[in-house]
Amino acid sequence: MKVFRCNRPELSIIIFFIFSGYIQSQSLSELPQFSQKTAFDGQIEGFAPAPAEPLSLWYRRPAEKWTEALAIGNGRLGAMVFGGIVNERLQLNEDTLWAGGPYEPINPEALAALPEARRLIFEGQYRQASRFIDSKMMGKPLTQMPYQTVGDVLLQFDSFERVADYRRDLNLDTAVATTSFTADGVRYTRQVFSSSVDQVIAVHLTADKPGHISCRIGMKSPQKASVKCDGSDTLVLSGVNGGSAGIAGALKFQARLLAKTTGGTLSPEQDCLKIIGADSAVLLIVIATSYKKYNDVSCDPEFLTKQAIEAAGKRSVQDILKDHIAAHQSLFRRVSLDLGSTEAIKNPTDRRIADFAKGNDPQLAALYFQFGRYLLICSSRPGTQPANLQGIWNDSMTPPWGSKYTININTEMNYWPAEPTNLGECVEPLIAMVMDLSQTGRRIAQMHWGAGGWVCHHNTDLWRAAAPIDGATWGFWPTGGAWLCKHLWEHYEYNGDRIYLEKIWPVLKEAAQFFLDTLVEESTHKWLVTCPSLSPENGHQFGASICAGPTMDSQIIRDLFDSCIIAGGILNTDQSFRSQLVKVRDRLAPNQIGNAGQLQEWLEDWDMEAPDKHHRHVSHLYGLYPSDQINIYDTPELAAAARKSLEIRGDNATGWGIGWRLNLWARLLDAEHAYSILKLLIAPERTYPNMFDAHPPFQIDGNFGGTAGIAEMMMHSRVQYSGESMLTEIELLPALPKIWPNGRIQGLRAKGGFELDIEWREGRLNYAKIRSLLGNLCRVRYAGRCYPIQIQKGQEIVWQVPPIADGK
Ligand code: FUC
Repeated sequence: MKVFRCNRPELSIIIFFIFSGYIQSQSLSELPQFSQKTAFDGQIEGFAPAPAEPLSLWYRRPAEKWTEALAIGNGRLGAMVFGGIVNERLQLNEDTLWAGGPYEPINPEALAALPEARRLIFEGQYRQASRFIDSKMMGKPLTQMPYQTVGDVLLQFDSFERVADYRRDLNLDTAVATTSFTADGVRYTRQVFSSSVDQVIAVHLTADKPGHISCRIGMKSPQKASVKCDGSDTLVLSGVNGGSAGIAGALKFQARLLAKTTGGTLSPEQDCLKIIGADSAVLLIVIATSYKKYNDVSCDPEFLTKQAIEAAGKRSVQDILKDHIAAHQSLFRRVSLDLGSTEAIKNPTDRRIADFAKGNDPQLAALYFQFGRYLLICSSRPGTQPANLQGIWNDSMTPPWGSKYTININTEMNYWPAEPTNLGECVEPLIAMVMDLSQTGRRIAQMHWGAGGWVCHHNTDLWRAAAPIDGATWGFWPTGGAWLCKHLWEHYEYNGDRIYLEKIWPVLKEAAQFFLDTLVEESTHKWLVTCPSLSPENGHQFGASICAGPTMDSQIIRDLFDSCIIAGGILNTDQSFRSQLVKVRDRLAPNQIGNAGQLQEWLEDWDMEAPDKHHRHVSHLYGLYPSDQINIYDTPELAAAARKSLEIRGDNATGWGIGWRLNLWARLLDAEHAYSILKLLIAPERTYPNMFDAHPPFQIDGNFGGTAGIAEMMMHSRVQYSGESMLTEIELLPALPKIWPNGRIQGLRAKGGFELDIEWREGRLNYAKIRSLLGNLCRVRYAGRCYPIQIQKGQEIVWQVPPIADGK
């Protein structure tokens, strides 16, 4: 039996004193035996080969930085796994641990100020309007609550003399992170995964010789929290969240770790657990907070964690793992993508990211595509919170932009890949959030705008705050909630579930009602426009972003009204409301083409005078993507203008800015340009070694934008309505670049309820298998031409380009 030894025996007395008086609000540096340092100081010998599963991220050294660690998650419980050899770190998250408590960010002065703000804007006094809005009309507080870390589980193992054949990997197909190496003649394997079935994070420590698992297990947190042992095998971190921006913390939380060993001994030691000489060990970690709903914090985290650990503790780790893999694969395996592979596949992932733009590594593009799907499954499942700016992975108390929901692009982008890549269930948390916002946003509509319906501005948080925040320049934009409604409607377009449509109808209707009540007439054309608003977050030449009727607003409202007109028709309800929507829709400001041939971003032709012509946001191109209002076939002039705007903006941007451009170029059917954008995204400047997107800093939207963009290169679907009947047009291989001459994608979903497998050879479609789930009408478009097809509900057809039409 191996005896546990402290790495630095000379410190053990000091450690004892620190431990006995240890309160968790102390920083890690006061706990030398639980170092966060995961680097291995010695030489790692040998070269571990690539994992057998090609859908893996893998490395030959432990992570040192957080953006090198590997992300696991079950939608709610997340961990970043560092793969340390002597000191291992699991940084933990639970998706409801945010700062603050229930609050209503109402500014009672705002409504009275609305007429004056409009007067200033319509008189062209934009700078003054912006200052006036800042002083009178913003929500209180001016910022929302941040998402925060739970803390860390830290493991300290024996020190080793010689370490060889080290590898850490994340298998996307099983959603298991594995660290393995040989040390002093023993092969160690550590598996970590987050199970949605058992609601636990499980750590399985094994060695190929008995009696070699010895470690100390501790927990720490930057929250107001304390750690104590509960019995001989359990460690409990209990805490409360903090306040932010004057909103008091109202959440309790608890993280509970149960250790189970085979052989050896397990004992509590001060505020940690100690394993000596075990054959193997399992750690089960559960976390809960008192959050129940945005206005209810009455859950009992102690009860919840005890219950979950008791249930999971009775099961073998093999059973927990088996169920976890089955649950993950039931979603993940719905789509496969084969773009071929090259020698590059043999290299570790960080090296491949560095090389992607210079070489030919098609399998890395497929891996990036599948990583986005993996991240969505791991950060957004039915019953969890929606994926925030960092999904669920955040090691900070004050993360960038609060790691919240920025809904002027970022949250929507998170969900772009969901429906086409066959992860419709993952949208449920977003739908639930929008239902909440329709409640909280009703008060903001009333108190800030004197309107019916509901509104949400450019951000929201766990507490579903809906008021304008941050400052007029960024936050005074009333169309965020309306954009989110597009996802609610599209969920119906993909699934055709009438009961679901009935459930969301009031949310759509009231989102539209807000605009019926607040649109105002501009004097030149008598169009109906939003005011005040802005084109996110771009300034125009008059020293402000505040304006009336930015193009994006009209596009979003047009989509919202159209979806209400169709949905109301399907449900045969609210006839007069729908007639009103038709009239108002026809008076919305149209898309306009400016002097430079560009699609105008604003009501006036200001684009070429704007101070930042290369702005990361491309808001007015919403009409091209994600919307279908502009497309090459029906509106070629507008499509050409959108192309011009895109050229003026340029290719380079933040991670998500590049992700959006990728989708836009695919929509313009420019395969080579789309691929050149993908090269900007999969590069060290925009993709960290762990494949997280770099805004920079880390922001997950670029990952999702990238996945959606690759899907968009393979297939596009749009729907035309005639009364209530839908006709889906499926465009096959709209933007296939030359670098991927042969390949296959299986399991994509199209609007109208179709599932598709597409195979191509030498750059040409070989066949498409089309399955109809709902029995809607369908036609195929390939290489610009349209082909009607006959397909019944439940039927699968194999479609190939007809020889005559193909010109043969
Ligand atoms: C918007 C963007 C920023 C960033 C932030 C979270 O404000 O303009 O680039 O992505 O959201």
